[in-house]
Amino acid sequence: MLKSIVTAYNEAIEDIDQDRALEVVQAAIDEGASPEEIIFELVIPAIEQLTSVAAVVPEASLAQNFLMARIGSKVTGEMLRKMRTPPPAAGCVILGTAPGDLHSLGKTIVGGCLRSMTFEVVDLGIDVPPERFVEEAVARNAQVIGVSAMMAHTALGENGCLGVRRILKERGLEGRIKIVVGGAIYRYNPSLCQEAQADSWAPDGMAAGKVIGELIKGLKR
Ligand code: B12
Repeated sequence: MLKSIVTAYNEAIEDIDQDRALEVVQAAIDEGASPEEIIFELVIPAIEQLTSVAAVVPEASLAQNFLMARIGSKVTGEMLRKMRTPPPAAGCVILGTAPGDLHSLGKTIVGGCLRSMTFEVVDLGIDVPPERFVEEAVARNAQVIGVSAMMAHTALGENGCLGVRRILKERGLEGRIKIVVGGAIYRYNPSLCQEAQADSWAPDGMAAGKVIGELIKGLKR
């Protein structure tokens, strides 16, 4: 991938200019870049770079973070459709926010990052009861349920991740479906992941992709 294209794309994301970012992608295609190059050499590295900045100053780059996840998700979707033999999805993830929790931004960013990384994502929105998470995971044959929680009481509430765990156990689904959690409260206190009985947690969308990939690999073994 030409350095000038990478620079132009990164600048468009920094300026929160979706139209310009998409123009750069089109210019790269016109110059002969393949859909794989666009996904793996342009979109994903740009998100990785911005995510590492956001890890240090999360609020400072919220708009950029939000936009790059949306653009990444859109561009990867378009590139997958252009491929003659698109790779299978990296996995299917059911995403939502725990009951009583109305914080949606982080979860939406995670969904965009995962889609950019070729995961299939079903976003159930906010205030999602545990039964809904599990029903949807079974219906879609998803390998992972991602529960976002921003506050201590929603992270540890009986109807949050603990509720999803209880239902998976009752229905004998723990060997088929894994749970990943995330949200501000876990960044403050990662040990809450064990208390919430999740299989894993991640501090941001790109890390979520890696953690979820590992969980899925574990299921296939
Ligand atoms: C914006 C915001 C709001 C907005 C939400 C708007 C929206 N549509 O999302 C509004 C104004 C609605 C709001 C309301 C409230 N909020 Co508020 N809010 C915030 C704030 C400032 C930023 C959250 C955010 O969007 N961050 C930016 C995103 C990018 O970061 P993130 O959410 O952490 O997500 C990243 C990671 O955590 C991770 N991630 C997120 N979800 C998931 C899921 C999975 C599966 C994985 C793997 C990873 C992952 O990846 C994301 C991308 O990098 C935080 C403070 C903070 N610093 O976090 C308080 C904060 C979360 N809020 C807080 C509180 C207390 C409230 C209220 C109770 C306030 C009130 N008195 O009414 C209400 C609760 C409403 C409710 N029932 O949910 C507290 C929670 C404290 C606690 N310990 O419980 C915080 C921490 C502020 C504080 N320091 O006191 N809030």
